[in-house]
Amino acid sequence: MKPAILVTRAVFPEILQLLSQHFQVESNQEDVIFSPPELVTKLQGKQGVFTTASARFNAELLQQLPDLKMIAQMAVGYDNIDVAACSAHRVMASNTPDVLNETTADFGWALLMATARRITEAEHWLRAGQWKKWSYNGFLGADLHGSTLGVIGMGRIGQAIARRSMGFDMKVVYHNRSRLDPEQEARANKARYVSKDELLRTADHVVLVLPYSAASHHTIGADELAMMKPTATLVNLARGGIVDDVALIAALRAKTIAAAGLDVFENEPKFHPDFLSLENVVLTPHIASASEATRRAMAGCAAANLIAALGGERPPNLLNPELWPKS
Ligand code: 8YV
Repeated sequence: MKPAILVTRAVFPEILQLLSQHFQVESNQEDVIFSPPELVTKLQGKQGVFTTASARFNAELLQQLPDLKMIAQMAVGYDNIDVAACSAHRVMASNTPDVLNETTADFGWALLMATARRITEAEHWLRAGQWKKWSYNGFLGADLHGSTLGVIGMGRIGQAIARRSMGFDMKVVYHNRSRLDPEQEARANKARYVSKDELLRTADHVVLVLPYSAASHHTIGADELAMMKPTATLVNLARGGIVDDVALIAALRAKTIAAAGLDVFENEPKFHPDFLSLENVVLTPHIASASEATRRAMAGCAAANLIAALGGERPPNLLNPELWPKS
């Protein structure tokens, strides 16, 4: 008999088709968001789950799921999964690294440029019928070319963002848990490793691409925002919670930094309503990886991990390698 799995959210129909060749699939094309108790009920008797970052897998949930063997997540970030608890319950977990690096880096630049050059603010003004005449100081923004880019979190996506800055003749400074090797630094537009404080003080544009964890919670709060230049922009592509949104709203309102571009928020899809009253912030609904090709690649990657794991093979993107080989 085929193993039973749950697909927690709506997904490309061809992925469901592929999964159906290997598993008895309970899908959710209506895209209902399951509460934790609903998820526990749905996962009874299921050996696998294909999930997105919107479901939380913690110890409390896992101990109610004796049949579960594999959590295949369709995202690179996996702060919604307690990997240590998974290992304790002998549940494998996987994510979808690499397939989204370039698409996410492209979007980082789109958000950075829209923020620095005030594109959405200007468009709202135009759409509101306010464009009556040209003015010398209309929507003056900050230059990208020749400026200093600061990347916090210099993983694969951070490096892809830094590489793109070569075309803008920018300098790159970065901060990361560990320093890259010299070859990686050279490829990332000769990125220079600096302390977080130096980065915040010297960068004209700060981009956040670090994973969320208890240690990275509020990496950017009131103190960090106060170190930034008043002309600087801040872009968060990583996860809500890395920035203290209340502190950011205060800084944007007081113009102690010039502008922010945010693709992620604390408590998303709810977000702090005060962002809506600010003109110097560009807001997007967590779409950095949302190109047609990349979302398909992410779904394919998550499916491949699930098929491998429940077929007795090592999943290519196993997050808890201590569970392999199986005892
Ligand atoms: C996903 C992301 O779209 O991969 C990630 O970590 O943040 C996005 O690419 C989102 O998390 C869906 O699961």
